[in-house]
Amino acid sequence: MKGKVLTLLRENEKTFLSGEKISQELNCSRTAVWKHIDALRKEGFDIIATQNKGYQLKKSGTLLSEHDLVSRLKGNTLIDKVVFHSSVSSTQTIAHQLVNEGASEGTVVVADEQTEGRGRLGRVWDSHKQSGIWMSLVLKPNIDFRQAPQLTLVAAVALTRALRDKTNLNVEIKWPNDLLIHGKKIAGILTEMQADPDRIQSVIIGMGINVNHQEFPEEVSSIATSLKLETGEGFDRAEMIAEILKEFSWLYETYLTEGFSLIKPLWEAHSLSIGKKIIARRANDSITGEAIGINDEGVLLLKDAKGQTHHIYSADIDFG
Ligand code: BT5
Repeated sequence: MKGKVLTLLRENEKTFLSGEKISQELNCSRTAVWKHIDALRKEGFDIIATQNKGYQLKKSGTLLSEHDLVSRLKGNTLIDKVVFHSSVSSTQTIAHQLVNEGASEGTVVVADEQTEGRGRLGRVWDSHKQSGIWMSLVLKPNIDFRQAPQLTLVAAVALTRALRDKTNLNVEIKWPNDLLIHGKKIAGILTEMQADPDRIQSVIIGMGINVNHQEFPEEVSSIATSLKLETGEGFDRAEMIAEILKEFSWLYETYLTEGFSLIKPLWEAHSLSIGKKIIARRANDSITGEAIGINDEGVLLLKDAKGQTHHIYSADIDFG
């Protein structure tokens, strides 16, 4: 019921809603309405109340709540369950635990803060409270485990399209898992897998997006940016999450039914890497050359000075 009150207030953000109107719409007493408003305020929602006009939700864009996320993701055919925590070690860790307990495809874990947010190879992912989108999505695709990295590219396309749509910023993809604006990192993707020898059990796609950060810790301040730093505006994270998952949902369905070849041109349209001189740093070596594209499997193709083409399956990319 509290969630329904919040949804009504959000749908009428530009006007005041009287207690009577809310009680009629939700078929409950005015005292019940007042109690839910009070509870929402305690959760931190800024709700104005005036005696003759009623209630109005002030658009703050700073708060996330499970009710709000559930109501915004209602029409999404992929999302099966929303799990929200105000603070967790890492949404990836929670998602892995949920998979072990039998979580289904479309379970999404969202947190307001991560105390041990992680990037690839155990790197630290800075996950400030109330600033970003830190979420992990559980998938159970019927694909070969060698294809799982393609899902990173599917997620990169979904994120880029959603962020471009909501902000008009020139968001670009740096293969394989970085999203950049003006050369600075706005988002990162971490794809992890649970698999048996012959079958994928689940793929967990972690997405970290810097939204309302005013500043970053020193370690990342020269390489990171946020939507707020780029535009001067704050953004409603729940709205952004709904948009990202809407984009992901149809792209994932397209990927499963049509294969990666349909995703490839969408990825290429936003790629920053292609045609650039790059250094691909792999676990044991580095190769320098021109990134000439990705193949139908999503593998990066790099042409070295001798004209030889290398297939790069996994690496950190620096521009040369
Ligand atoms: C990534 O790794 O870019 C993947 C980041 C995934 C984060 C999400 S948040 C939800 C889910 N739960 C998790 O625990 N993780 C996922 P990688 O390519 O390895 O980049 C890591 C590097 O990015 C670090 O070594 C820093 O240099 C830089 N970095 C750390 N925090 C950052 C931030 N908030 N913004 C931009 N760059 C950052």
